[in-house]
Amino acid sequence: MTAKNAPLLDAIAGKTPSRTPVWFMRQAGRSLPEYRQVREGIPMLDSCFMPELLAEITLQPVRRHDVDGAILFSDIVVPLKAAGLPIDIVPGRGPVLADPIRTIEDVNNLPILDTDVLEVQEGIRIIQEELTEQQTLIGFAGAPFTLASYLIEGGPSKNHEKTKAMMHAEPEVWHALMQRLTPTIINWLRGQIDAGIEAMQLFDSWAGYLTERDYREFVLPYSAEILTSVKDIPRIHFGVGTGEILGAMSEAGSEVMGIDWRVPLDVAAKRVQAKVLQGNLDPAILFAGTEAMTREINRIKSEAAAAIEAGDAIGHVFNLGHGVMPSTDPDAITEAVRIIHS
Ligand code: 1CP
Repeated sequence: MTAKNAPLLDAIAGKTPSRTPVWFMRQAGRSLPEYRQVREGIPMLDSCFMPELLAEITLQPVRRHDVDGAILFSDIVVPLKAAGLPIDIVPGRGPVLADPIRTIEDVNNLPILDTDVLEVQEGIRIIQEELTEQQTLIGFAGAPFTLASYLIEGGPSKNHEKTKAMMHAEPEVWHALMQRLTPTIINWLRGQIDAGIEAMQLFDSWAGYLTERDYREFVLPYSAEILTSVKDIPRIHFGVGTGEILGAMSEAGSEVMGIDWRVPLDVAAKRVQAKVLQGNLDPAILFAGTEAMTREINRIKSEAAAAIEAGDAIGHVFNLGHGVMPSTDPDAITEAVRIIHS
């Protein structure tokens, strides 16, 4: 279903949008009091399987901030949980797997998602009933490298050392794990598309920890396979600290590259094949007051304009360089959206 004159889809298609489209990673979640209220007493992963609740949480930031995109409320580990993996999200920490995946037997026992996640699909239908034609619903998946890091480390990791050790010491186990994760991610995304998402983002949040050589050998083929499998909708590919591997990441094939705050958009545009840029306000600037926000937002808009002027890009979707921090004042987010739209 193609929305009419949706600024976000227009920008991705290289058309002039009616206003600069913006959405924020982690726009749903703990920065919002209405989120804390509806989530009270409900474990994170339970909430991701409750259609009315996941729809409500997805819509909260759209109503409050007037952003142009709704990001599906879910998590990168939901498809694995749905497939039967006993993974949990621990408050204040993140995804945790008690028995991490370290051997080829572990890999072969990893469940594969081979059915639709009906609760999520029902949630997507509820979201689409409320969104206007100008607002775009963005689905997502974790990329196999970022997902594998949680599975191998057993939880959030600072250095990803066990993950890299597997790549280099037991590459056949690593590649088997990538091959095992890929169909789950594809089925998860296809299910979201069937239910009505209009764009998707592949989150390879921690890919920036890799050398370009390792990224190309151990990650790129699998992310490319996933992106190819969803080429019927606009695709966004994002990671943090990826300045040195932006070119390689863009070879995976997506209309849009998400850029973190470290690389100016006009510089990033020269590194990537994707012709639409997404980003890239430092999430910390939301703490710096209206004057600083205005200055930084205008700088980013003019860097995007410079990239388009130079013929290195055809569009810009405004976003942060990474997610909204939980302690962000929600009024600052609304204010940022107002400045971006003006
Ligand atoms: O109880 C809570 O509120 C838990 C916090 C939380 C939330 C709100 C987690 C645990 N996940 C989410 C939702 C979520 N996760 C969304 C939808 C909300 C939105 O964007 O508005 C999305 C897109 C994700 C994706 C996700 N989960 C990523 C990729 C995005 C990114 O931030 O880079 C990653 C790396 C995760 C893992 C994860 N899940 C939760 C946490 C705290 C973490 C990060 C842990 C770590 O630092 O390694």
